[in-house]
Amino acid sequence: GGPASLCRFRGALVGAVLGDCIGGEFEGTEPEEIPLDRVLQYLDGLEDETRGDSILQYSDDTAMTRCVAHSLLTRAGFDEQDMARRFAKEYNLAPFRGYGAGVMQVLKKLASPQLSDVYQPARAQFGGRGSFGNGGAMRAAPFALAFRDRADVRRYTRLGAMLTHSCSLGYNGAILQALAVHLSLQGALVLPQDFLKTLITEMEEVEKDESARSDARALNESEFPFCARLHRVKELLERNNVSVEEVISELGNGIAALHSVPTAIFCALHCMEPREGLPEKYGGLERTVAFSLSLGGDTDTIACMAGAIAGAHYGIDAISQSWQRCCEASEEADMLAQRLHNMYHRAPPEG
Ligand code: R7I
Ligand code: MG
Ligand code: MG
Repeated sequence: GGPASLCRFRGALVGAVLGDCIGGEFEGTEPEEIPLDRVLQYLDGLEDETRGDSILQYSDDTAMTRCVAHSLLTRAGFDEQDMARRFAKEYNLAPFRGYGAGVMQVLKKLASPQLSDVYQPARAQFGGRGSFGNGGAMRAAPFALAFRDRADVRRYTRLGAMLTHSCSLGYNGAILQALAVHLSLQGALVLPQDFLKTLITEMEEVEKDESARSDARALNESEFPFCARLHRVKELLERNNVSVEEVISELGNGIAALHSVPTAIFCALHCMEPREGLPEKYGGLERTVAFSLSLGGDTDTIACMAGAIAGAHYGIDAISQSWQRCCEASEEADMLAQRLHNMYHRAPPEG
């Protein structure tokens, strides 16, 4: 499909759910424990018609993404009170979805009817600096599907992430992920180096901010931490052979946004071409999910974010029916994507 076509929107949200559900199997494992053939064997098993009706359950990544999408649609835009209420209600209904250890405190406080400032509980996290986890980034895709204007994507993704992640290394990771999906919907992945150049230019603007500078200093990160990582993505892409170990040591596979969002972007770009060790029958989206899982670590979230970026590029038709069938809520994600597509095309054009 062309830029911002319906099949790209559907691919983005369904790709994200798939990454979360399929990646959940390997979350928290060391990469040595999951050699590529074990990943491929697991993925093969999903094609098996005799595997019965067992459904792979989604985790907090999808639970919160659904809240974001429903809120943006119901309120016809960003409404922090509504979104906060939905996060709290979802957590209360299904607290077992594998939420980060810190964020659960925020979600409990957001449930209080006395709360007047919905950003306050997030600010109280981790000694007052706020969380740098990837929980804002893992749910960022719907912002790119709801808003057409890039400045709106940046602004509302930031506010949406700040409901739980008030550290700039948390919410700027969310902005980066939303911008990657935003550009991929336009077809920008076909020129990977230009795609990265645009992301770096955007993030230079975002990370100029004084709170970004002081958070980076306080956490002993280099200046412009996300830009620095994007430069590493660029260098890794230029190499012919990149090992799992190199990806992990250069970009990370962890629960911090800084150690996972650039990694997810790399996974999507690296897998645009056939790769050694990955089956020839695989399309780009399948390669992206398989490669993301082989990194170990925060596999559900890295595959979810890479799945959204790749799904926005290849579109829904590239996603295997059997993979879709075995993931909880993939049909709902598809429906939400269609409604967000309508919202996007009603929004004022980029400018
Ligand atoms: O970011 P968050 O929502 O977690 C998302 C992750 C994804 O992988 C999901 O799939 C799920 O498994 O969890 O939750 P937070 O609790 O805000 O952050 C996650 C973790 O990052 C925390 O439990 C801490 O271990 C760590 N962390 C920090 N540690 C020290 N100082 C985040 N921020 C800090 C910090 O400022
Ligand atoms: Mg999860
Ligand atoms: Mg995770």
